[in-house]
Amino acid sequence: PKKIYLKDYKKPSYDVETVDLDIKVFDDHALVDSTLVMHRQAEGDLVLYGEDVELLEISINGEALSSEGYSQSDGKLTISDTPDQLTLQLQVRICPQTNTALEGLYMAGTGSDTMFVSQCEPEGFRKITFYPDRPDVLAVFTTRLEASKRYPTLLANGNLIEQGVVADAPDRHYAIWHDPTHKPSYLFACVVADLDVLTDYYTTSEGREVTLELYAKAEDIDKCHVGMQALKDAMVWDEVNYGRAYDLDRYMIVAVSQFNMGAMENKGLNIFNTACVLSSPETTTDIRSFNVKAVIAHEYFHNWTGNRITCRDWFQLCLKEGLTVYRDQSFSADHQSSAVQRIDDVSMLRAHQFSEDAGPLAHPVRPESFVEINNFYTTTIYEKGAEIVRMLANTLGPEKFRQGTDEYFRRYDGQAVTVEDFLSALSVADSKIERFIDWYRQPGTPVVSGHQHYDSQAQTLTITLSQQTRHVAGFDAPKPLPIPVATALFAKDTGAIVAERMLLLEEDEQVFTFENVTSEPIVSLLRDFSAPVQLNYDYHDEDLAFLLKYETNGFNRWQVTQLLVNRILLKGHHPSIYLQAVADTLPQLAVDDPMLAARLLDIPSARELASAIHKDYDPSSIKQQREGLYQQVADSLAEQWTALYQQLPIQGYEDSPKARGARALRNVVLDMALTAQVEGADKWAQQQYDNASCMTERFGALKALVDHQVAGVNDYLADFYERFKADELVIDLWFSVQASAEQVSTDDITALLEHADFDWNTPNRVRSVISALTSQPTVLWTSEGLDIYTGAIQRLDEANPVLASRLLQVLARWYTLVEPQRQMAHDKLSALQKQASSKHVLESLDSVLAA
Ligand code: DPP
Ligand code: ZN
Repeated sequence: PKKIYLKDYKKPSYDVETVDLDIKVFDDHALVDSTLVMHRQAEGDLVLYGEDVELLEISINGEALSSEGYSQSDGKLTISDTPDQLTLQLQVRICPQTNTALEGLYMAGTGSDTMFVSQCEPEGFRKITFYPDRPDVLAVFTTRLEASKRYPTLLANGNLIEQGVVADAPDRHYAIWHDPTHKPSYLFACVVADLDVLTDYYTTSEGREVTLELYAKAEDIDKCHVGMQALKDAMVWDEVNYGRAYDLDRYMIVAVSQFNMGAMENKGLNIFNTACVLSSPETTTDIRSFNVKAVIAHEYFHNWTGNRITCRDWFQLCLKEGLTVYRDQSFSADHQSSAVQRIDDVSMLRAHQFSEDAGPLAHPVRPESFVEINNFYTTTIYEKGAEIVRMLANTLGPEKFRQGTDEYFRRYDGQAVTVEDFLSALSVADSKIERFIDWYRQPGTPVVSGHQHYDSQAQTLTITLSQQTRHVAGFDAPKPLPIPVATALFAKDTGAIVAERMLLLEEDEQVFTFENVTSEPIVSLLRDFSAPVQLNYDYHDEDLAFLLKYETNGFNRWQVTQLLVNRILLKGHHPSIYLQAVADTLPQLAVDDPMLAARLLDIPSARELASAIHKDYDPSSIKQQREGLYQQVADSLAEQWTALYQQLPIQGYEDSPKARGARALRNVVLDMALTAQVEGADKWAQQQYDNASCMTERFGALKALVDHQVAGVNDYLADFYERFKADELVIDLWFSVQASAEQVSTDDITALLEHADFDWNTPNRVRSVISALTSQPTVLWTSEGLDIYTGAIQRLDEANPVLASRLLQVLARWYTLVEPQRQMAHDKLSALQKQASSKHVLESLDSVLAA
């Protein structure tokens, strides 16, 4: 497979003014006719891309081309010596019914319960027809859809302009949609289905009346209200915070249960994985429901950051994703405690992105080359990309950041642009922004180290900070980056803040001086996680305990508990200071902010801990140590659990930050009590399951029953299955709670894979077992565990290479394992390499095995 390089970017030789599509869906294939009006804008041949499409007819300006008139190879159709203005007409045949890759136009569902849906980002449109399928070709689309009346729902982007019955086929009907905006083909979408719709209305700040529609199966329509409200909230939020209003008369969201991604921001017609749009208290946990709101907002925000202004090429993917993730994180922070939002975003970054950046798949936020762009929908591009935008926003401050984004929208609306363009618009507000470009170019997580010196004579405190980034093979030697370090000094005697400053570390090493400091303070650094770096400061454990007590920044209070836990687990520190600090803090925090209290008891996942181990990683020793510490926390607070649990009685369901906090803390306390074998805790779990008012309570209880193998657990699992067997998303939970159970064995996993409800064609179901397995590294990294995992990749390699390659990427740090597991993992991956055929999996394997 061929590598593509950013440095080779060339403007397309033609642009497309209008596209007229006519898609006719039949029982075992579809016909796609297209008419493209094109103009030359640069030298070169006319190039179209097509994959798995059968060309039936092609003509230019009404004249059919014979097979000598064009050449076809490597998924490209090339025509030479074409006129500067032309109308190209094509007819192709595709087969959505056998498309298991879930890219292009595919059939979802089985039997009488099927629908047709498209997924075009990044390069799926070329599986619908031959087209200049690249994001810098923007065109106006008109789409006619035709299908049997068994599929009453016919949707495409934009406005509905006509519908009716097909003249010579009375059992078929059609609809014609017109999208007035210029858009790249990756934002095209269409749906042919039988769905119900929930409708609402919104009037924008510019006075536009917008019809909002959420399409889902009839039985799911009552689970669309949360998403609808989130959509309206997001529309208001973008008007208030970025001055961006919606620009079409209709906004549609369609729920589909077979989908590789979370959701897709197609212009005016978002397509969503059911897991990211359906929500009800009885069937959806708070975590998932909150995620539904965040994803709805994320896709809505793309309308400006992604759709109105799009990417020049796929190397610029972070331009839309980093900015949009930053925007959805900010939206979410307005809907819960901002400290908890930051904790959850940083946990995610540390567990997934830091480990990606530490391994053989490390790449810059803006990569310089790729074989398969689907392999780059990574936490580096999304989450580290969002962290860079956050640093830019914080460096500028709210007013200047708004001035900068206003300029970005003003300058580039309707265009396909680059990261440099984004920075250049923001620099209107402050020129130092341009220096952040290296964050986009350089892979690896910087480590910031530091120490302090207090001079009581001069009453000065000096803080010395230095930075270091590992040199990733294949890239230039790392340069120092601009790293904003939010800092506060706390008086040791009163705990009050005596100074606050944003330090900007720009050199390899720098000394920062604070004047008029009357006694040696405790320093709190990287407040609110002001930069995506690892911090290595010479704290005493006592200083950290002090900060847990006095820090006013909720994120940093959590952060010090994580530092303490890391020192205990990875450096052998004694746990007494940590245990005492938690015991002192928990009771009051449980009252003031139960959600933060729940997070305070976090012990980093085995996977996150593993990302800090670069050699001789022994999964069972990490598991033992984690469990040992968890047990110590549970035992040392054993007296508190009963009171805490009783303080949090089950009440009627309410969707507020406080109620969600109480539910989260109750589930943590329940697990702690079971761990400490508190008298009666088994009963609490059973009663919580039986009396649950919502899924967060019921599932929390079920998970506790499963993880602690409480007597009767199988009856509870059976009850859960019976209650919810008609609801796919809940059955996903049923699979995953078993596959990720503390005591799970490979036999259990095999049994789940053989269950009648297991389905390799539904990515959510695959993830509910296969991805869940990665939460138990002691099982994953065994010969049987790896056989199951690599077997799944092999099985999906041809059928759904996007999913197969994502699963594979999780194994990237195999080489850090202790022997003999390291050799065994190597052998299994090498065996997989001999079997694999998709360029997605092969590209990932090449990198992973090069470690
Ligand atoms: N659907 C993915 C997202 O919204 C890709 N654009 O991030
Ligand atoms: Zn996105």
